[in-house]
Amino acid sequence: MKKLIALAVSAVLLSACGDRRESEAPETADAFVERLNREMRDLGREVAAAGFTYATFINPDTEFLNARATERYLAAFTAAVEEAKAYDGQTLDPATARALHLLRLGVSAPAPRDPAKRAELSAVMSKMEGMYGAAKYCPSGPQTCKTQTQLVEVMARSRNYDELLEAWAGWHSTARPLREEYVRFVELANEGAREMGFADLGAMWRSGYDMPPDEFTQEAARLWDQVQPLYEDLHCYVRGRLQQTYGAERVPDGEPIPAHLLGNMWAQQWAEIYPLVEPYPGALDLDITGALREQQYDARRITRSAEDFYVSLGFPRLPETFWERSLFTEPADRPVQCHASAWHMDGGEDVRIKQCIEPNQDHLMTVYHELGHVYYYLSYKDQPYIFQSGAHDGFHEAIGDTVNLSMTPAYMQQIGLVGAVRPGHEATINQQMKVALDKIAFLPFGKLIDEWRWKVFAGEVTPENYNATWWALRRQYQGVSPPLERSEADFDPGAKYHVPANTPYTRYFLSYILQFQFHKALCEAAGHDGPLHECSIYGNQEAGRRFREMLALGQSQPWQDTLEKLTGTRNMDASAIIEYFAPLRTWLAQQNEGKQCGW
Ligand code: X8Z
Ligand code: ZN
Repeated sequence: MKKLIALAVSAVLLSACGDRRESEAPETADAFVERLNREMRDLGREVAAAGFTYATFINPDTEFLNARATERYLAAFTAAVEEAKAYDGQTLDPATARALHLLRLGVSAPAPRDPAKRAELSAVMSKMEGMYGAAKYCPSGPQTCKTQTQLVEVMARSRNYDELLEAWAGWHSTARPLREEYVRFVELANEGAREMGFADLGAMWRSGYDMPPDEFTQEAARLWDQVQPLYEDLHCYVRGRLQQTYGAERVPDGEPIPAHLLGNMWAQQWAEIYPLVEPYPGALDLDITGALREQQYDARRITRSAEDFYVSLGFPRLPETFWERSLFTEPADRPVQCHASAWHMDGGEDVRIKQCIEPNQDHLMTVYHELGHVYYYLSYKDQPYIFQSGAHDGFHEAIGDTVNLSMTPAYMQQIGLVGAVRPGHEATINQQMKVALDKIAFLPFGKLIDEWRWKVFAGEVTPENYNATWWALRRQYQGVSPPLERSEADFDPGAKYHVPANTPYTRYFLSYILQFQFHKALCEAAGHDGPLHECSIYGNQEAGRRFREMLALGQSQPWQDTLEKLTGTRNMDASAIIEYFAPLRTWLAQQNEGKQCGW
């Protein structure tokens, strides 16, 4: 995950400039950027060290230290942006101009100039992260507490309507206290964004895509229009199958699906209910979770197998420090932030992951996802610090997922996680269904999270309507409904990690489109001929070379140039995901014939 540290700016810079004597020549833009790159890397280390320590040891002291590091960082950031204004209107070297442009976009929440407000913003952000990470649902006293890990497990495995309801309601109740913190956070971060010249924080986020923010809004809407029909087909079929399990009174035709029946706390990825919707029972046995357990895979061995994949593409082995300093499993003795993330600690080789890895298929895929971030970090480590980022944030999210698309049944067989695979139409449809439950089901969720935040930051949605608007969007995009009555005492957006952690989310929506474009381009480079869903780039040197070339560029040029270099097109486009799922699409159309689809 791209943390605040992405573009750290040195506090040293402030005093250095203050001390400059009048007789000295003003610093050139090139020299300013060079100094920024050096000094920001230094301050970035501090923010990363405080952040990683906090995330892996949540307590009041680490919360405080993390807030302090954030505060220092935000102060330096604001000062650097101010200083950079001296170069407005000058003709600059293109790389310098790009660095100065990116500088302004370098945090996910800028602070107001007022130091008291900056301290308050840093404290509230740190507090929300810890509240989310340490949250527990305790139905009747401290002996009965359940962690998110436990509740998520219930959502994935249980098929009992009431048990699912309790786990869902329990977790969502833990977000209530976050509401007032979030209200204050929005006020302060918006103030910071406005002082920097953005309309609001949402407009600042939308400015990070090498195009005007309004154009980006249109782009995202265009992509959603392209994939919406795919989602509606899947939704219709899945609702029909859920009816068979839970009854038509609970899952009626023409209505949204109750949000707790899809195998996932947020109804964002549905692969866990595969057994309920399997098209051809028995046609393809892909019990990866069973194989991991049987073969006694532990967290490190899972991570090794992910590393092996990247190494097969020509990436280097991970540094020893990765293995020494990462957090791979949930400790029993303290709360940690279990939401998986990847960390670039020093702009160099100190890379880590933090994940509470369990031996199951979902976690296996997530480890490969996180290593995508890690190999991006390592690939662009020789870029100037300001360019050490994804071409855009959707690229960063798409690397590991592109690798996930190559984890075909044939690959799983190669690494011994499934037995013989009997190919055929039925096996293909089963496999496509499994992938679609993650990749297609996710699309509307990926789109709506920031739709909600954009409205909140713009002031279109005020605290009196936070929860109602959240559910209106979830109904509109995902076709899901809350399984219990909700009110404005609830704060359901806060039950999703990225809201209290203030991580922008449109990146994932973009990634879920882009990763199919990357997959197609790399498969072509690998000389694959045959359907896209059968391709795996595992072990292919040419695909690896093209992949590594893209990653090494970081954010040094507009993403359109980087995309063109790999795929030959300058646009994000859903044709590759549509092509990938062509067989399933035809099959779904047959299944849905005569049904009342939609909601
Ligand atoms: O947050 C993540 C990654 C870390 S960057 C595990 N993802 C989103 C989520 O879990 O909500 C990956 C898929 C979407
Ligand atoms: Zn990620």
